[in-house]
Amino acid sequence: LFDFGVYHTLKEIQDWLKTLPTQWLKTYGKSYENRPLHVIDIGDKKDPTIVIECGIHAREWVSVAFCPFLIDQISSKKWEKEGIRWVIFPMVNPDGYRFSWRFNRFWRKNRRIIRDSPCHGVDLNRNFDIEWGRYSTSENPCGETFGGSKPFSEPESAAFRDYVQKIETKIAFVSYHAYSEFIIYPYSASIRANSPFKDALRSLALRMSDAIYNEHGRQYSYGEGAVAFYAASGGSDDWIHKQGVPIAYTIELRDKGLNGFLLPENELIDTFSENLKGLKELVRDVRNIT
Ligand code: 0X9
Ligand code: ZN
Repeated sequence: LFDFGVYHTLKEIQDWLKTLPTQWLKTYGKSYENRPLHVIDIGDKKDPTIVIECGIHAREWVSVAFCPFLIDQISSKKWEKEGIRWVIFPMVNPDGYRFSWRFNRFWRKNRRIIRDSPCHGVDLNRNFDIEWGRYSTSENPCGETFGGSKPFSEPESAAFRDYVQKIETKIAFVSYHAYSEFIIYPYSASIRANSPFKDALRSLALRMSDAIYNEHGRQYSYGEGAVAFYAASGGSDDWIHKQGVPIAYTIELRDKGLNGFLLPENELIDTFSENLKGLKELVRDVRNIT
């Protein structure tokens, strides 16, 4: 049996995904190192869709651990399953995740080999086509935030784009990261960009933050990315929002820096249960506007 309260290797997660009903498990592409990219697609094509992304940054293990927990809640516990299509990307950076287990626990990027450079990897959350290369992006392949050679240069981000673009009823998106306990809404891409949904995104972020607080007393901050967090272009949240998805968030999970990326396993289930409460508020809005 799969223990949702511990960290798992890439192989363990992939094996667990394969135990899910086959009509839900799809392969939407291949990673740079040729690993399958899996997506869990649950529900009716006509229903409003919530898209979830986990593990775009390799070292943010709590994010990778959250998606199987969420998939299990929806699929076996029937949590918010009725009338919603869930499209869950459990591991958008499998090569990086494996590398973080085997060689460097603090690896962030994918594993692309870059010509004429001793360094590997593109930051997939700088590789989307939204003000690409403008803020908080390194032009040096050795940088942690190297944005790649052009927007969607990476197989992982391009395959994600292609799958997401085909979803006709997408209403909401959440990208899970670590760490900071922060709810970020668009835009982060530029200090000048302004979302028409800013007020609605703020009020939902407040309700999500309150719901999270009421579960275990953790105070998640919230705000517009470029203002409250930092300006950073090329992210999946901003790209999808610009594509017309009104509700879009990046949630930085626990903690606030005490353990950072090395969040102890005994905090996982509490992190997940508080974020299930946060997500429930988002689902409520999705149901109300459709
Ligand atoms: O910088 C990031 O990609 C995210 N923070 S992290 O520390 N996990 O790397 C924040 C992403 C916020 N959204 C955008 N910058 N678009
Ligand atoms: Zn991250």
